[in-house]
Amino acid sequence: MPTPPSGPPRPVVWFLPARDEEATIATVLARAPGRVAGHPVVPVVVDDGSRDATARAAAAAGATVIRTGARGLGAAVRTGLATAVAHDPVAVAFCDADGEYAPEDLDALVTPIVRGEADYVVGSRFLGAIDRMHPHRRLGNRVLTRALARLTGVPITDGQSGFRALSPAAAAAAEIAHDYNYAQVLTVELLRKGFRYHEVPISYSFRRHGRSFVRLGPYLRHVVPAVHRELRRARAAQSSTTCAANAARARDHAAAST
Ligand SMILES: Nc1nc2c(ncn2[C@@H]2O[C@H](COP(=O)(O)OP(=O)(O)O)[C@@H](O)[C@H]2O)c(=O)[nH]1
Ligand SMILES: [Mg+2]
Repeated sequence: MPTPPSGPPRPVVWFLPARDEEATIATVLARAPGRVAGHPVVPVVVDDGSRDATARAAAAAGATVIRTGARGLGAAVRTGLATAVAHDPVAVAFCDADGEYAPEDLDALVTPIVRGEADYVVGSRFLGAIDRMHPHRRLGNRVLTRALARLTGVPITDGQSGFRALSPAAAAAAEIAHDYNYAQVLTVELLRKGFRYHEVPISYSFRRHGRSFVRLGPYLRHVVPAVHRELRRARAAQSSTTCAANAARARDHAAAST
């Protein structure tokens, strides 16, 4: 059968990695717009290892819930991306389930992708509004972001943001190097593959329920070697491919957007 010329609009799949977020998940889901940039939003919650009623609350709020074994945030985002790609989306977005990020910002993240202007959009808290952030987290974010910007050559302003959007191609190509988290390795990986980077300002408020999984020691132990490995791969590729040109393109794109 030939494909009809126009079907229903492809969805924006918005997923939330969640572990023990029963206090916030329903409110976060309820705050999301039903459509962005003319496309329906399909909410998905990736819950691995919750010991509370996160999954039940998410399902009651209308999300598709994926439950996997407890493996970590990086693994949950990997699952979210694969699930989203299977929906033939126009764009994929994800953010925390703890209320730190505003679902109302979804439109700003997804629009550059729907318009074909970017492949990987990161919501920058430091370009937007921060309601409250612990001083040690603020310092850690600054230091790690500066390091990431220097290593990639792209003027990244928020390397640890928890609100991001990807084109279907970027979502399909993204590999997350470890199960622990995704923040830096996902960016290095997508830049290495030549995807166009873009930042938009977003608002951020510190979580009022539950606790962050981030602990400084384990964080650095996982993230530093993984970023180092990704950069080594990028440098190896640089000699024979267009990695430098890709980084320049990403840099130009980021500069044009600020
Ligand atoms: N599925 C899943 N989600 C997780 C895991 N660890 C953290 N999360 C969720 O991922 C998001 C980010 O984690 P969070 O602890 O808020 O990190 P922070 O924002 O950097 O402090 C939140 O929605 C968490 O509930 C995990 O192991 N599995
Ligand atoms: Mg959080």
